[in-house]
Amino acid sequence: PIQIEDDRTGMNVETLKRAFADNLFYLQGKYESLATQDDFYMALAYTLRDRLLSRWLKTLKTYLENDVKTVYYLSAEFLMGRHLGNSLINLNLYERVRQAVEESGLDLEEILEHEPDPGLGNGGLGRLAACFLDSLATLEIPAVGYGIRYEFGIFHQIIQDGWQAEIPDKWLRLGNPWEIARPDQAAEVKFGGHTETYHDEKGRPRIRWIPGTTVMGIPYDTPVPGYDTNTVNPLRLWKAESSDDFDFSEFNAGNYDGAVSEKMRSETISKVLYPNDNTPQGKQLRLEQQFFFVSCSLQDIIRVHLMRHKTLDNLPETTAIQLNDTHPTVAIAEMMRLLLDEHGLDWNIAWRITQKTFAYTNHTLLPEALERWSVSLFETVLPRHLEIIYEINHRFLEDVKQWYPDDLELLSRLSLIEEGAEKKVRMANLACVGSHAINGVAALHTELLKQDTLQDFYKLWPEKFYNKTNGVTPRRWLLLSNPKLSELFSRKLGEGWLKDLDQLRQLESSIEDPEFRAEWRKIKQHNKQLMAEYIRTHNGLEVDPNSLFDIQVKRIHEYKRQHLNVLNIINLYNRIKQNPNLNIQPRTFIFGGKAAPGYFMAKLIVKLINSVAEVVNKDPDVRGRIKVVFLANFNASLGQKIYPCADLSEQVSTAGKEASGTGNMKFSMNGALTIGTLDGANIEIREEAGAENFFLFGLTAQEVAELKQQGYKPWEYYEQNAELKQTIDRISSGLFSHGDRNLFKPLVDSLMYNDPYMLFADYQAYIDCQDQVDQAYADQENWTKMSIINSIRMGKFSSDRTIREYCQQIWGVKPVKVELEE
Ligand code: DL6
Repeated sequence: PIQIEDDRTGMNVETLKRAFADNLFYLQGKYESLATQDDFYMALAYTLRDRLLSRWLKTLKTYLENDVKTVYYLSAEFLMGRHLGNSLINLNLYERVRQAVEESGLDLEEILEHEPDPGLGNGGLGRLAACFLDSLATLEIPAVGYGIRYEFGIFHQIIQDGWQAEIPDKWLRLGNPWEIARPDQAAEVKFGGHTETYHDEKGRPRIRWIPGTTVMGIPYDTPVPGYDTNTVNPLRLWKAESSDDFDFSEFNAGNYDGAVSEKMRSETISKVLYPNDNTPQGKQLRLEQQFFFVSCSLQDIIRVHLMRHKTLDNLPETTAIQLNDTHPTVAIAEMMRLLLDEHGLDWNIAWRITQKTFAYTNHTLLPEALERWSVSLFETVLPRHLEIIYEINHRFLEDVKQWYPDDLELLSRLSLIEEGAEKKVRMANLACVGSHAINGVAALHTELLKQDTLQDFYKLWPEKFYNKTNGVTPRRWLLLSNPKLSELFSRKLGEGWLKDLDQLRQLESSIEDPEFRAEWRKIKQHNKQLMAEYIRTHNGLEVDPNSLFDIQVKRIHEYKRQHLNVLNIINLYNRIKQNPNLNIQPRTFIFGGKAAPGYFMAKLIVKLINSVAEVVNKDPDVRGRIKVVFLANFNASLGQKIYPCADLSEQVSTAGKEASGTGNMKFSMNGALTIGTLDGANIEIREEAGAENFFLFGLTAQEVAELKQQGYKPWEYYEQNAELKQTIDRISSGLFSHGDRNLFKPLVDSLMYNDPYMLFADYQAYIDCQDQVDQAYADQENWTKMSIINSIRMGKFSSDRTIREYCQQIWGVKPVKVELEE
């Protein structure tokens, strides 16, 4: 009998071709001859979504039928990256779809470029959440990601006259083929108003919240497929809508604007992502966003639990909720409110359930990044939650007084409320008190949390503290980004490495094989050529693919020290000018990253990079020696092109400031060597790769703290170091600012007289280390060996390892197999 595959599920090339053509006609409403690349992208996206749906629905059914324990990952940010390429990879359809598309006379790579990058996050924290969802699905763990469906994600960065300018990110303008709206599962969220006491049917005093307004949360679900498994978990993002369509009394009275104004105000809540990384903005709307998605998500979690259980007493047995930083921490107060006020539980029971359900990840050591909300704002937006927080605090501090009588200082440091001119709610303290587990994101970071930032909580509850060193998914960051290298791995090892990255270590024996090394170099060269083409198209600049590609891509922040990198470039420029015969390896310095729109110093650093690039790139004296490139709008999809082409990865933050870093892992996996400080996960990368395969420089976190303590005087370094002085003087002279001596003055003054991130203290060590890099690159055979070693020893930094640790040690969840019906 002739077997005809179903158009929506079939995996053969012929079926895929038919489905693609069908979707183009019936969903995009286009003849092929009139279709745009956007149409082709949409038709192909629907073709993939169809193939995800049966797995997705079967996954949900399996979870419900088996009453499994589920992880709920609450995060204000999810930087998912493009879906289409990832779905092709995870469903093992890449080659077949390429063929189907080619047979239709089209180019798959070109179609993939037409997907808008869903940028619902700022940087590392949001991207980590996305890597975790990939690993959760791949490891077959029941999990839901909960967040906000921002209408505008992270802004699009353009460079105008060397400055960053921001353009709104209209990522939904084509429509979003990956999401499914579920208005039937909408949740109602209350804001403002006041509280009152009443007596329940048993005569017990209770409190109820009379809100000022209510807003509807509409869930939009996006499938998250695991690699090489049937599991497809949901990412559920909430959109805010008004609870009433519009006000008919206003409408009938002829006040059309007034009739829709409330609706517009409600919908503002999910309009736009705040573009700050590591620096929260204490805006009312931001608190509203946080509470909005948290309240929707907790109601959803409780609804699902009650579908299978009569009581909430056993919630911790079915539910593990992870707080991705403090952004969703108001969840602890909201869970208490739901249990007390809506479900009638007593305080002690509610508190036990809450503590056993929640766990908290801290992602930053910068004191200014710890969220603290003003009490008066809290009172306006969430009056009932403020009462609950006060009650939690009261009970908590009573306990502390018993454990440590007479230590008033300790009490005031631990308090959930910061006293002072303006009283504040300390969200990190709330997270620590309300969770059973607290973790940092790299070994050093966790140590510093214990010794410093959260030391008082560590003293109370050492058993609550865990380290969970970050990781990244090898599916997106190797297989999808670096197909040639992945093909080499699979040819040598089979495909097992994609689910067990430690297997790459089996290639240790190939390091001594000159043919293997030649092939390795050829792949890197190919990736560098692709980047050179990208730079030619986007920057109008020719760069030499044989030069050393020295790359720093990440958010622009003073603690990340992009300007230290610039000081090295200027120094090198000075040296070549003074000695035209200087023997150095040609280098291309590549930068990318966004600055928060309100962060003046970060924007000035962007301008400095571009200004130095302008002078260096057109100076004939350094032609063929050094080039400087700033790539606009660094995001996940640009990252996929950048990590594979790097020779050198710049990880130069002041020790003790970068919690972990994840870009550092992506670079290393793709065979870049790192120049870096002993900060965040750099330390563990160096441990894995071996000290001899890592360019280390700079003060340790402890030395940084000691120097600060002693009284750090940056101007002394300037005065005592002739090269540093010359570099700084050249910036001040207006050489890079068309003679304007004031342009970079704020940056120079900050370095000279304050230098909070100690660039000057690390300056000479960095320059010397860069000289070592230069010499090492001259020996290509040895460099290749180090490159291979870096890549194949990065097994630890697969997010699969990280997620396994969370599952076993924090969440207590187990894999659940999803079987597809034949
Ligand atoms: O844990 C993910 C990522 C780390 O790799 C970075 O080192 C860290 O800076 C980043 N933290 C934040 C904190 N933002 N806030 N709030 O983005 O987390």
